[in-house]
Amino acid sequence: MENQAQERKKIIFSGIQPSGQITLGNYLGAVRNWTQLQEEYRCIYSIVNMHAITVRQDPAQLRQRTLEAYALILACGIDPEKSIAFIQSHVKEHAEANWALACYTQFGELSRMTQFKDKSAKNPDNINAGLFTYPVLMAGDILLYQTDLVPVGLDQKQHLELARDVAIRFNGQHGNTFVVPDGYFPKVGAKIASLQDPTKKMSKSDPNPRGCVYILDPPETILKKFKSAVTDSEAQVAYREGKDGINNLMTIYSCVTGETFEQIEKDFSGKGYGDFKAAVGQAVADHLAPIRDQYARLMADKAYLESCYRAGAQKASRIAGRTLEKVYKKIGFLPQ
Ligand code: AQP
Repeated sequence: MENQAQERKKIIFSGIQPSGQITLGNYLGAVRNWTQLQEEYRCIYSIVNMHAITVRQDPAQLRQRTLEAYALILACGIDPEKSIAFIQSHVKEHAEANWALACYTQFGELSRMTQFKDKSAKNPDNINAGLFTYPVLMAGDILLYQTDLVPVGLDQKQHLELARDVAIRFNGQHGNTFVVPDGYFPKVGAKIASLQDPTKKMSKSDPNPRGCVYILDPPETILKKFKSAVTDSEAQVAYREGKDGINNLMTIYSCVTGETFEQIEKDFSGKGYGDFKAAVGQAVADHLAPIRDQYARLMADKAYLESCYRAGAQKASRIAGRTLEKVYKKIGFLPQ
């Protein structure tokens, strides 16, 4: 009976790059929701290190960051007994699916991806083919697991649309092969902005270190970053068009305290921005404190982490292998 219930559960897939420290944007836009979905869905989460090398990485640092990102998602609440948590390069099917699906993706489609344009502008001396075909690898990540829902931040919406188009195209040509996935975007927090330029998303690669809060920042750093957050000259805590800085701070505060915008406006009416920024900083620091403690415990037990990611890769590979076999058969590859 339990097995049947398990089979009926919808499948969730999502990933995070170990391309830097995990940010508050990554956490509120994605990882926090991953943990909440574990009870209701069959969840599969990956540290997508193959995506990370589209931008030049130091090898030793990438290895270390991959382990850290894995420990951090567990510290945030991903339970490796309930969900499958694995490292992308450990499951070879991802590289193979990437090639097969690249042949079902149009050059023109990839040329329209805004992330490719942004990252090419940021890395003009390394506009590699992997950066261009990144969304194909991502489509494979999702489609290999017959994923129903993909919890991501709004910045990934365009890539997700492409994954859907590729699935529909492949299914149209070869008959039903892939589940066509839907996006799952949080109601609040789908786009956390930089604290220094609230018109831009909070990003690991922000050149201004004060614009971005990292999950593992010590409390005093968090408080300082929020204290220097860019706002406006109105001095009224209210969620309104044009108040990007305050809207962003209210969004963050709402995510970590559960308060509605209305409640926040009431609580801070008549108070200055200084009080509000200090309150947001404190609420974020308090929210992240237990994650930081759990992360330190996990990083002190490398053998446990290793056993988790090995088991995760085995489970993921079984599912991905089944899908890839189906794909190869439909394409017309002669079986071994
Ligand atoms: N600012 C954000 N607000 C909400 N969600 C966000 N995500 C990223 N930034 C925000 C979501 O986090 C998940 C993992 O993202 P990723 O590992 O692909 O990283 P990224 O989007 O490349 O993150 P960065 O910080 O912007 O890195 P760089 O600077 O290297 O480009 C995804 O679900 C994403 O939507």
